[in-house]
Amino acid sequence: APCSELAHAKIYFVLGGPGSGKGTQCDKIVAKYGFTHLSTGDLLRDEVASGSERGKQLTAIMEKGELVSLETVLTLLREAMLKKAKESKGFLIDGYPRELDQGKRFEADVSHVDSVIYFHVADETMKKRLMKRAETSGRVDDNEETIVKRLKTFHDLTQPVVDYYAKQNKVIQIEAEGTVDEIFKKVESYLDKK
Ligand code: B4P
Repeated sequence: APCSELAHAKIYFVLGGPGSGKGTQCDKIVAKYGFTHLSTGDLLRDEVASGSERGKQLTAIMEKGELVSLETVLTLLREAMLKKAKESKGFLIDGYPRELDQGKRFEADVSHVDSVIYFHVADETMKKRLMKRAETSGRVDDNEETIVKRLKTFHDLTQPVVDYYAKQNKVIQIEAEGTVDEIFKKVESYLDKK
């Protein structure tokens, strides 16, 4: 059943392809509006950095550009949300749900979702941004071969999630070509109305 501690929280999912700029925009949203930002990619990389046995298996999956198992991600996310439940003004859940089942399980076992902020960007742009980040990030998944696979995973599995929530009128689609500040202006014009 959903967690009663989260029943009154504002909850936003933040979606977009790899390199759509969702992590970047979340940082700016937090700076202005003070939400709690939880990136499932960051939670997974923290788990890897901890050196645990589970972490080693995660690296192998992320290197292939595939999705980590639903149970693993959901458990990490639920724990992180419950830790912040008392103090949070609202949650930005970045990079989740990556497949339809993740969304359904979240709503059944964690909490409701108010809206989905979706950053829409052309594949070419995403690829360019990630290749640029690859020069300095040291991330196991920032290389051309994995980037192509991550884009495919996004189109095959995550795009249907966006369509699912769009049918419920919960999606705010932000056209996310252009500079970080141009994109953030669009985000602000939506969040200021809320
Ligand atoms: P993530 O960590 O979510 O990685 P990402 O999709 O690349 O997004 P990120 O937030 O890092 O990048 P952003 O677009 O902001 O996932 C990594 C992996 O973890 C997945 O492949 C999967 O294996 C696993 N995983 C994560 N969540 C999961 C889940 N729920 N279920 C299962 N598995 C999961 O930015 C990219 C770059 O673009 C940055 O360098 C930024 O500086 C740059 N940039 C941003 N905006 C820009 C702009 N306007 N112009 C130019 N550059 C810009």
